[in-house]
This record gives sequence, structure tokens and C-alpha cells, in this order.
Amino acid sequence: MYRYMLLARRTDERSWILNRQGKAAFVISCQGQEAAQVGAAYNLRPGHDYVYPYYRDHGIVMTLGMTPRDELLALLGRREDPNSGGRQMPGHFSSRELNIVTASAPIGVQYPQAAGTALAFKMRGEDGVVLACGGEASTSGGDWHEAMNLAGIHDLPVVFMIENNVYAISVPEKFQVAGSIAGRAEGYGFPGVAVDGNDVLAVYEAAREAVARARRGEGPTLIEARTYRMTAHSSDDDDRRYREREEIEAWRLKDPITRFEKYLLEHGVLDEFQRDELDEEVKAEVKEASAYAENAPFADPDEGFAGVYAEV
Ligand SMILES: Cc1ncc(C[n+]2csc(CCOP(=O)(O)OP(=O)(O)O)c2C)c(N)n1
Ligand SMILES: [Mg+2]
Repeated sequence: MYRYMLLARRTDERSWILNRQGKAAFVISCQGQEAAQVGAAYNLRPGHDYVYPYYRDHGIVMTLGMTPRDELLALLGRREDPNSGGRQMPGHFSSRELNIVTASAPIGVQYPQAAGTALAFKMRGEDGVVLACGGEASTSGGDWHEAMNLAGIHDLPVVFMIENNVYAISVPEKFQVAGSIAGRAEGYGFPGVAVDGNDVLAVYEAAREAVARARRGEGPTLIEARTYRMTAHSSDDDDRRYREREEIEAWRLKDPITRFEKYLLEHGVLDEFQRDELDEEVKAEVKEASAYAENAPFADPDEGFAGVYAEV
């Protein structure tokens, strides 16, 4: 889990460098949310369960099997990008092999699709589980409520995980969320749990229970992982205009990666030598991926129509 968190963070940091060098047009970051993402995805069976991640879920897709190379090929819009052949925005994940269903840009549309996939699992008598994720603002739209209701009526094998990172671009949680997100599950007739989203083991535990419950055919669970977006919304906004530096610094002290690293060191699971070795290994993998993606060919402009029209 620690390795996947680190891999997601270093790939993300590399993405910002590529953006500031003028090579990557747009970055949307997972920094700060790695514990929620890796802790949840670690419970899934890649290629068996279905996943509807949202644009920040680099930690989820990397836990399922995407590599820094896949990520950076997508970021730079190259033909070899396994998500879309360089045709989608970065963060719009897709993999037939890993059962990651292609993402649409409107917030929240993944939830009814996820409930539908869970209904298909149930109708076929299969034991697959669906994980669907989004930010706290995605719970303000109708799609989320419709999906929650459908999942509740039919006891569908779906886990909704809301990564509550306090902001929706510039809009703070207090102007976005009425009451409690986790508490809303009660109205749809299934459990809702709030967890510390910066504690990877807490999220792992909550998701383990939710996934097991879904696999047993007992129905959905809502997990609200409380976390914080450490970067601006994307590479295109200036967060100094809507939040205080002190607030970010306070959350940086709760960085999920340093926190888990400390835990592993204290419990003797990892020693400093192993930690440094792992760090070097991850950095080398990301560096190689970056060079590879930069040198990879772009898609042909004609390929932009593939899968869109039957005939160009
Ligand atoms: C229906 C819709 N409205 C607005 C947008 C523009 N938009 C993109 S991301 C975003 C913020 C979403 O915030 P949240 O769900 O909290 O996720 P976060 O980005 O904080 O992780 C908005 C408003 C959109 N993509 N779709
Ligand atoms: Mg948010």
C-alpha cells in the first residue's frame, strides 16, 4: 500500500513538472488523497470487480495495475495511452482489462452507471463488486441520489466512496454540503460510514467491510473519506484566491504518506534503508516513464474519430 501511495504521489509531482515545462497541458492532482484511494482499491479484484473512478483517482488506478508509464502517456496525449489513445483529458481513466469504465467529464454521471453495473452482477448471479468514487460536490447532483436510491432498493453490490477534500474548485464544503454525507445513506436504507481519509489503514478497513458485505449479496455501503486536496483544483487555477496558506500547511502535517511511513517505521515493518531503497526505485520508475512518454508518438489526427462515428 505504501508503495502504491508513493508511486501515485511521485507520478503526480512529475506531472506538475511536465506542466510547468510546457509539455503537459493540464494536470489534475491526487496529492493528499492517496490513502483514501489506495486503501479502498486494495480490497478489489482487478479485472473481476468494476471500478468507476473520478479524475483524481490516480491512486486507485495504480493500485489496480496502471503504471506511471500509462499515466504519463495519457497526460501527454500519446497514441500508446491505454485509456483512450491520447484522445481523452488526463484523469479520464479507462481500461477494459482492469474493468475501469471510461469516464465522462460531467460530475456524477458515473454513479447511475455504477449502480447499473452492480444490478447486472446481481441479475447474473455473479459475485463482482462495483466501486464508484467522486468528490463531495458530486453528491449535490441528482445522479448521485438516484444511484443511491436504486442501489438501496435492490441491495446492489456497490460501494460508493466520497473523497471529501473540502473544496469543489473554489467552493468550500460549507457552501456545498448540507448536513453529513455519510449520514445520507440512512435515508436510502444502507450503512454510511465516515472515515479519516488520510489514514490508509482506516480506509482499508472500512472498504474491506463494505466490499465483503457487497460480495455476500447484502447490499451497498457509502464511505465518506474525509481528506484534503493539497494542490490547487488543477494546473489552471490559483488557489491563493480562495483559501489560506495556513490551512494548507495544517493539512500538510497530516500528509497521508508521511503519516503511514511513520507508522511503518515505528512498527518495524519498514526500516530506513528499505524506505530509501523503495523511494529510489519509485523515482527511477517515474523518471523512466516520463522519458518514455515524452518520446512516444502522438496519435494521428484521424484517430480522433475512432469509436465516435461508424464512418468518418
Ligand atoms: C455537471 C458538472 N458541473 C460542473 C463541472 C465543472 N467541475 C469540474 S470539477 C468540479 C468540482 C468538483 O468538486 P468535487 O466533487 O468536490 O471533487 P474535487 O475536484 O474536489 O476532487 C466542477 C464544478 C462538471 N465537470 N460537471
Ligand atoms: Mg472536493
